[in-house]
Amino acid sequence: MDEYRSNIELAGVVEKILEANSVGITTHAKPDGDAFGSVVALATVLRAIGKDVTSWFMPPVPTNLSDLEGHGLVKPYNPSVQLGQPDLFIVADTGAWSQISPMKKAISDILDRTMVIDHHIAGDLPAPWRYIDSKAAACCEIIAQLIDKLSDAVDGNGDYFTPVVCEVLFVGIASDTGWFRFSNTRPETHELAARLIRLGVDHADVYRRVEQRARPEKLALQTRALDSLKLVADSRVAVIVLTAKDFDQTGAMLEETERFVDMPQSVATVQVVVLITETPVHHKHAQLAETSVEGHDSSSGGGTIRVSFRSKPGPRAVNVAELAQQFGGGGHARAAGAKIRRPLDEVINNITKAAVAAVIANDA
Ligand SMILES: [Mn+2]
Repeated sequence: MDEYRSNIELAGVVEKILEANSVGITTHAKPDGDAFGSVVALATVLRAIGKDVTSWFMPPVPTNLSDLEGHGLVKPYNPSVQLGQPDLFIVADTGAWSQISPMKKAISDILDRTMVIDHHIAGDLPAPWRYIDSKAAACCEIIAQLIDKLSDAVDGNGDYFTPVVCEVLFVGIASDTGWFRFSNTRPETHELAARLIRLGVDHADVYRRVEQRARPEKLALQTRALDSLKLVADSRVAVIVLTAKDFDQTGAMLEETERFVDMPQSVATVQVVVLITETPVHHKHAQLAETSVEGHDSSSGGGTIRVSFRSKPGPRAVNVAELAQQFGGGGHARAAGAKIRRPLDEVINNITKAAVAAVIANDA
């Protein structure tokens, strides 16, 4: 495909939105905080400026997000739903078919009026309009800019940063930056956070409601993850393995492995972390479609091994997107993933070798 970049300015996005009477909005399947915030904020504001808005989430929506105010505004999507004939259809926080596969057929039918608003570095959705800002830490950063521009274009004094809009935008930028720790965090991210806090977002309370909700089963699985940890290549590569048995015996769920891959990064020498997860048998159903901060499709059925890669920033940072590509995956330079249908032992062996080779290659 051609390069994944903007073919329209933000002013053009505003223009297209103002021209439309009816607007459909969605994001990648299994929305994360940024996807959630982008859709809820945009849908709320477009409604406030008088558009006929229908928005959809491709389930599952994690409960820490679905409990937030604003979720009720967005409909759950299933393949029997008709998207209708909106004047404009916006796909936010992804531009990849693989991330919207449950809706692929429906979007194909209205592709001629589809617009992508995204901050990822790759995508293949051939929408006629694309606004891509890969420097934005979160799609919610772009949405906030868009709201300002819309506000200027409409009347300049509409109060579109309502409490709900502020909260979901904050959740979006906080979750895509690991609460402002990841290397994608930029001054603009903090400036937006400051603005949202001034407008009333209670960041500590949001953190508690969004992040501090673990079940004891998760801690049990975390114990096993750390137990499995191996440090190789002079402790520069960390490998964690979770088996289907680990899930069965702890009662934890696949989605409860979120952020496990970040744990070994606390070790000074660690440059690359690999989390290899054997899909638990009882989880097949909820695995219908899934995406993550890694920006790739990690949907899987039984027998699939999920691999998540992380790389620490620095002068010898490894590009884990390239590493993931060796295994048919993809993602960002610092966070990527792949799904592999091979026996677990073989996957562990091959992935470990490739990660070690990538670290060593960067020494040269
Ligand atoms: Mn995002």
